[in-house]
Amino acid sequence: KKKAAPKVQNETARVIYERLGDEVLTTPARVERRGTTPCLFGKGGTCCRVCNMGPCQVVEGVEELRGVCGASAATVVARNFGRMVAGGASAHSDHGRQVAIDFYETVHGETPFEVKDKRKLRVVAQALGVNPDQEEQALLQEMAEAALRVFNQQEGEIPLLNRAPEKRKQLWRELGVWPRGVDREVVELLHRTTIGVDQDHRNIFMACARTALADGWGGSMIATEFQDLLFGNPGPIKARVNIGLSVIREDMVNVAVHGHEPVLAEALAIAASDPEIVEEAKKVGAKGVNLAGICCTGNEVLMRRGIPVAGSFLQQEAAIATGALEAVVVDVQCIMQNVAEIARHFHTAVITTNPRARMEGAIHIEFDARKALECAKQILREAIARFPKRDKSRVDIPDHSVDVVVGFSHETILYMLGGRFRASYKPLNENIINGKILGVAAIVGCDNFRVDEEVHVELAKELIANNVLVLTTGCAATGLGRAGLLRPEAAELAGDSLREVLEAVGCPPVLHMGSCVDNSRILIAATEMVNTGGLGEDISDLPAVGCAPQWMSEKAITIGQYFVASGATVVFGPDFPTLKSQVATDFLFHEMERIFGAGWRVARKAGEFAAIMIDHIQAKRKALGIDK
Ligand code: NFS
Repeated sequence: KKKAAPKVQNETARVIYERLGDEVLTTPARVERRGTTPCLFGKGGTCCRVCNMGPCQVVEGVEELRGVCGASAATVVARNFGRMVAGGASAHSDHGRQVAIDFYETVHGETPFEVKDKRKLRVVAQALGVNPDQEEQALLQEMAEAALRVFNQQEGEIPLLNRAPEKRKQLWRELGVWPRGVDREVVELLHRTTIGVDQDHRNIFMACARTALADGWGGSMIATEFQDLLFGNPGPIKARVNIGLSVIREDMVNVAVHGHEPVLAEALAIAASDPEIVEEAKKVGAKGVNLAGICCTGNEVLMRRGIPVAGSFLQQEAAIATGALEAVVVDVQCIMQNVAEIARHFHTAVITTNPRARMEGAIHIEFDARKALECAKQILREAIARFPKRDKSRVDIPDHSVDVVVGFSHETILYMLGGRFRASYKPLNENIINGKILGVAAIVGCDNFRVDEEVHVELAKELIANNVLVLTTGCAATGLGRAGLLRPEAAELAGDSLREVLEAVGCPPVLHMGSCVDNSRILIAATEMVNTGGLGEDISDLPAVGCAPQWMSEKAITIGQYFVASGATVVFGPDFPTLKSQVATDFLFHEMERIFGAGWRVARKAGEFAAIMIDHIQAKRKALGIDK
């Protein structure tokens, strides 16, 4: 007899889990078994595990409950926060480095890829401090070397931060937080947070700002820009998100691409339409090979190719439990260990492809960009071989997929809002100044079974109803897509004046800007708004705010810290990892505000998020003298 499925707000996952019953332990079932509160001690940030005299439980204000070494709660919290920032920065940046390597190999003729986006070449060259006026091949090679230097440079300044507004650059220099090189900042932050090194929470948090800036304006920005160069700059494109019959096909070999680095998915997309592979799929009774994305790889191929996204982070198990996936192909990041467990109950192969991420129960087919198509074909053949083993009686694909319009890179916004002949942010700024658009809000980050899923959707609806234009990335974007908010028709939910602006250009009220590394696009868009004029001199003057209501990964903390250090206030979801030290939390929430002109906030319910964000936007409008 089957037990009731665990409570899941995500309707699609719920339907699938219900069928699965207690056949296999799923993530929401694990959450339910553990209770809704995470480890009470660890969650406030005061559990110190950096040496073997502990682990120590530290309680703020209780002398006997300092660490054995005397560490205070503020120090321990700052150290743990710093280690999250270093972890998150390392993930985005190791991804960025791989893209830089792929680019290097490509421009040296070693991969089957080519540089697709020539329009952007010069812009990126300039941002890297490379002279754009030179013969193309020499330019490409110099850019590849400059991109790699962003990671291994030991002294000086990461050049990409020069793209920021003048005032911000001055501030970073005065504060000494301009990062030198990504690897150096990550290593130094890990060093400073080990036993007996940096004990001043302020000093640690400033180092966190420097490391986070190395991610946002360094590693992540390299990932975004060089992926655009290699695979194309996203433009508006129609597609579908969520599990459904047009996303996971009953008559095709279904391959889910899950993880983060799009080079693998790009190769699979090319191989899937190779006549040889199509023929092989037909031989086993399928019409061909169908790709569907999960997590940020999904966002990457959605933005550039219109390949549908089957699911965000919290739907990865559900996609497999449809019983119709022949393979889940993974590379790095956000792949739950439970994926292999769920797959074991079906005919689905889990295929790992990256030497940095192996999984028990998976088949390993190493992906090498230099042999991209051979590797991709080998992977697809493994999937094709599974098709005859699909048990049709166990296939259940709830038809929940929804239309979306995506592809709002910073350049797209420029052209959509500014028009092809005078591509600029001027119309956006003007509409903010005249009050038609109240301000801009970014809803980014993960989804998380411990937080009410509706928070993203309710918040977005509330913001657009108040004439706030919403930008989105990552798994939050997939959730907003599921709710239908990435369709131009959703403009009808916007306040009258925002609606008028959106309908004139045919834009959805929520603009999907890409994966999590693509938060770097938001930094560029914000800078462009400052440079366009009329909205102050720095990012911290803009009527703009960010949030990550369902954050779960360390990467989200790094993103929050680089937004704040760049002048954009952020509101994060509950269980913030510093809350057990008032002293440390005050630094992030208030002192950073004085230093960087932006700070952290926390909220739980959609209404709380909306109130904080709209108040913030209104306060900025008032300071600019454009409130009415
Ligand atoms: Ni971002 Fe993307 Fe999703 Fe969160 Fe994970 S996939 S890099 S970390 S869960 S948004």
